[in-house]
This record gives sequence, structure tokens and C-alpha cells, in this order.
Amino acid sequence: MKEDFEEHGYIMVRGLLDHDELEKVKVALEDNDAIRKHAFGVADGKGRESMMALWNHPGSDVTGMVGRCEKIVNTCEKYSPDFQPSDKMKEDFEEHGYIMVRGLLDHDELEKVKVALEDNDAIRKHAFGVADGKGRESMMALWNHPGSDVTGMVGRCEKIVNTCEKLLGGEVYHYHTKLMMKEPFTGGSHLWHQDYGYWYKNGCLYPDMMTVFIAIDKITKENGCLQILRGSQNCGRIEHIMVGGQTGADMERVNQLKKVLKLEYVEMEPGDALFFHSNLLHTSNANDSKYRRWAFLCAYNKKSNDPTIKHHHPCYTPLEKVPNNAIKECINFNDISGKDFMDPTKDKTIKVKPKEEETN
Ligand SMILES: O=C(O)CCC(=O)C(=O)O
Repeated sequence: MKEDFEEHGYIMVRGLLDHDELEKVKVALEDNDAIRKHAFGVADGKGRESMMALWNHPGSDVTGMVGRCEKIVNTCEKYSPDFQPSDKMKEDFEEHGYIMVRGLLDHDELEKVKVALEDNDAIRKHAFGVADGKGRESMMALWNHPGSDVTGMVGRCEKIVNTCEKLLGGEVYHYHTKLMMKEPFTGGSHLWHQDYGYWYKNGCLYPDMMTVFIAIDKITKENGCLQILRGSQNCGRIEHIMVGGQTGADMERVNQLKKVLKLEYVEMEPGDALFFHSNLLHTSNANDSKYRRWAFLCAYNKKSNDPTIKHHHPCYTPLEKVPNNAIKECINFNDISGKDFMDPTKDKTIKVKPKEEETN
């Protein structure tokens, strides 16, 4: 969409408003004295005129809901090179537990990241299966330090790190990055959980932590997109229990919350990034489709929240930020030195199959 917009100057979204929405908008416009009263004629100089009503702020009526709804605003708000994290983003993050930045990685950046991830023996060698207890598994590779290859430039670039610092309100450091690979037909599901449900157990005293979930592939309901309970970060930490191979949130509590919070399916185009709070409840279904679903997740912790226990992720380690153009300029695709890949057997919140079983 962004490419078409830049090349042709427009995009068309057919049926953006469905039948019911349109009927409501028509009622709001047609039976509206205020609109009629404020309408004025715009003459065309050929004896004809169109009537126009114009207002400066969207307001809270049905027409305002159109001007403020995410399907319109988020499309307009796609990442642009002059992107700066704003106060409004922080407000949204605090209220809903997430913000979406569409097109955070552009086409060229994404192509480089894909080369770095796909043609990488080290990532393949360090990947392990995370069983979902229902016979499926996702493959995951996880490293603790960003390093200096293309993937490290993503984890260290200003458009990501500065945004996390704005949203959490202070200096952050890289807690880990992971590549979550849900392969066609085999990729497993993820239980409802909060990331802080795990990280709490690592001696992180505050939930001043977050994840940036970047779509490498197109992510849809069909191939197991993320589902989130909007605003659930405000419920605090929920008890987490090991079920199958994964640790999940207490489902009795999640089911209660589902009755009062909005469940959102987070469909994403490649390059889109969801910045979400460590207490936001999320889950995802198995990939039953023929389409690969890879996601690249960078996690950050606040410097002031230095873990009190030495564990399998780093304690405070200053993050060396790089400018955004470092992703495009980086020519290191496979020198993974310094990344410190995780040995999954050291993480108490997941269960992995021993190597012998894996090869059977
Ligand atoms: O990739 C997913 O669907 C979820 C991943 C996730 O939530 C996690 O690894 O904590």
C-alpha cells in the first residue's frame, strides 16, 4: 500500500465502511440540523454550486468515530522517515497497552532482515521447538545481545529504541530478541500469557518492560496472528502456570477479563511493528495455513528495573543505539559474534524436547 501510495499518490480501499456503518453515517449526516445550518455553497463559476459543511475536530458523534477509527488513522499514520514517538502514542500505550506502527521497516530494510534470518546457519543451529501441548510446535531462536549484524541494527536502531524509551519513560536496554517461526501447517499455538508473567520470575521487580513484535511475513488470522486483550496491562500481573510445554496465564482469570475487555486480532503486513507492554495479555493460534508466519520480537527492559537475579537474559547492559539508516547500510549478514544465543534448557518457563527426542 505504501509503495503504491508513493508511486501513484493514492490507494483505494473498497468497502472500507460496511453496509451497517454506512447506514449509520447516512443517518448522522442526513438528519442533522447542525450540518444543514453550517453548510454553505461553493460556486463553480458556471452557475452551479456544491453545498459543503466543514468542521475542524472530529467530535464524538458517528461521523467523529469515522474520522478517529483505527482503520483510517492507522493507515494514514504509517511510519515515515520523520517518525518521532509522540505524546499521543504514549497515551495510547498507557490506555490500551500497545501501539501499532505500520511499515516501521520499509521494503529494503525488510529484504535485508529476511536475508539475515533465512540464510543464517547460526540461527538454524540455535533454533529449538516450543511445543504447544497439542502436538504442534513453533521453532524459535533467541539471543540475548543484539550484535552487529543486520538483525542487531534493527534491535539497536533509534526508531525502535527511542520509541520504547518514550513509551516506558526512561533509558532501556536490550533484554533479548527472538525469531518466532510458525511454519505452514505445523507451527504451534501460544497460550494466553503476559511476558511479565515470565519475566517476573527472572527478578524483574517492575513490569517496566516491553516487546516490539515485527511482522516478517504477512500475518493474518489464518496463519496465527497475535490476539490481544486490549487494556489488559492495567490488570497487573496474573498468575502463570506451566501447561503442556509452555507457561500460560490462569485461564479462569483470562476468561473473566475476556468478558470486559476487547479481544483484537492483530493482522499485520510485513514490516509492521506492534509495540506492547509486558503485562498485555496475548495469545496466538496454530498456523493451519500454507503461509509461513515468521515474527521478529525485540524485548527491552528499563535500566531502572535491573533484574535482582542473574538468569538466562541479561541484567542491565548499556545499549549502543544506531541511527535508522544503519539497517540499510549494514553489510554484516552472518557474523553473529556477541549475540549469545539462548540455551532453552536454562529457561524455566518453557519445556523443550531433549535433542535425542527431536531427532526421532
Ligand atoms: O509469536 C507469537 O504468536 C507469540 C509469541 C509470544 O508471545 C512470546 O514468545 O512470548
